[in-house]
Amino acid sequence: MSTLLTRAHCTGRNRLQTHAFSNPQPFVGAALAALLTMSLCFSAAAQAEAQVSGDTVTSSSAGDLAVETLAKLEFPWALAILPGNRMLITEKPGRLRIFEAGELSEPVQGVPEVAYRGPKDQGGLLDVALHPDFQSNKLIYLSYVEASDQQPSSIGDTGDARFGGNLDKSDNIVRGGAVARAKLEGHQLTDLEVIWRQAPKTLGRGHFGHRLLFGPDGKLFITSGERMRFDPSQSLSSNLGKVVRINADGSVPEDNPFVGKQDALGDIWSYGHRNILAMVMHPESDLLLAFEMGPLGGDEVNVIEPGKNYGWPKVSNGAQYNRATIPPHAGTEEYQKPIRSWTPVISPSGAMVYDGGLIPEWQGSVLVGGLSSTAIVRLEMDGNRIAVEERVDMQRRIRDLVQAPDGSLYVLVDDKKGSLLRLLPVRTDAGRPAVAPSS
Ligand SMILES: [Ca+2]
Repeated sequence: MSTLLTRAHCTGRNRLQTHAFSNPQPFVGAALAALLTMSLCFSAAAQAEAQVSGDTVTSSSAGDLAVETLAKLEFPWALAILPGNRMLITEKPGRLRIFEAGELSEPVQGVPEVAYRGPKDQGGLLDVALHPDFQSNKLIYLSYVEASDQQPSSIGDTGDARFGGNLDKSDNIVRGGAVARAKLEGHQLTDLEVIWRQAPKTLGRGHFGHRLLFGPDGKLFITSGERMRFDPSQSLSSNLGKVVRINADGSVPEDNPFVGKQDALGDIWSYGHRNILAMVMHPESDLLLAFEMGPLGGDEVNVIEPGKNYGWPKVSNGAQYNRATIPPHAGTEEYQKPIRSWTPVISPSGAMVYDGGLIPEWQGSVLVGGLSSTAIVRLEMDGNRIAVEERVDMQRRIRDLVQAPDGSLYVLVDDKKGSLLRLLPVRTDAGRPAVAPSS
């Protein structure tokens, strides 16, 4: 065992718990190594406890990973890599920052006004994505929550019956999600244009959805949550509870499944969704994978196909928060079934497909952030089947993650005192690639 590994384990970093893994056999060797490390570290344990610097080590199928804390942020929500070793980061209260050379910038100017209603609010400034031709056109896309121009004078005046009685009256501001695009010029947004809106706006602090993903054809997918209203998910006259697909300028693609259909909105790609906060298109299979928050149990991985109905709120593998049962997907032909559901839930938020050289064992894996699971969930896909599932214990609510140009991972921790982390293999003498310091 190398001196470097021993130092990293025993004096500078705090070890997180061992991860869970579906196939324990490859970990006999890892377990022996862990025992050896524990025995080496034992005498230094008290000293290590006293020297915790904020950096930690966590275990994984790819060996030990160092977890560096790079910056402090208030409820960070999304990451997007910019050219030139720079990165955009959103904070839910309404700030967009650039992370460069180890430093966070002051907020970028020109961000639209967002309606953020405090720490329990799921709204605010949410995702950020680069146009596929960002290098030439400098366009970025922001998803966020805006207040309606028409506000009720009191909660009593908000008898919004459009989607039944499921109205969250814990808040008194009528709001809805929006997507805007703008040019990023230095630390300033210009030519801002709102290209899409949730409809209708309604009350409530939850289920905005709002992940953004450009497909290889240049179309933009938006996950649009059902605002805790349940029934909009099954209504084709509302874009709540949907996966939406638009052109990069906000217009509706002619090949969307409901274009020209009566009483249906053309921007809808799929429906019957609750709240999707993570989505990827896998480059090997071209499958669009969406990770949907279930109710009490029943988080879902769905393969999204145009025009299909994914069941919410008619069917779910979870239960209502009042413990009322919901029929499961199984046994129905009408609704698409998830390829995986989690109970207890993981609360998926943020996803990516790893293709870096720094952690070669993970190439092709889908990495999903987990809020309640306080983990990164790694999935090896075999077509539309999950072949291997691993949890990398982070002991923090993971909101989003993205691959850095050097193959390490940038990870956001969801908290009022949240943070930007970097994950990378612990260097050993056994051939791990050397990694430059992060700053
Ligand atoms: Ca479903």
